[in-house]
Amino acid sequence: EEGDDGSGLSVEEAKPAVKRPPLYKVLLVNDDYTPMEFVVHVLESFFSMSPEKATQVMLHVHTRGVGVCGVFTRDIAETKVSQVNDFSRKNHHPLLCTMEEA
Ligand code: TYC
Repeated sequence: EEGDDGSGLSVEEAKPAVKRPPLYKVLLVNDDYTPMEFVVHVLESFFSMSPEKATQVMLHVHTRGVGVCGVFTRDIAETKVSQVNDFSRKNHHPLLCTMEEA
């Protein structure tokens, strides 16, 4: 680029090839059957929340219908969704975990 001698002191700088990846919200959906203590356990074990934070998020989902568990890159979000839904089904609960672009 004109005016850039590699010293880093030019006026017109080359744009570095750095880009933030798209982020995805992982969501829990309310239902009438999954026990509250099971939802709290999911939030503690899959999303590393304290018991107090997990209870707060569970109650938000219970009263508002949906809530955010965390924000992740696409691969991590997809893995969280699969792990939570597999764990819920294995324990015979209908709890639904989904994701959407943040
Ligand atoms: N509504 C459930 C109950 O009353 C609790 C619950 C909370 C279920 C959050 C799902 O994502 C959920 N037992």
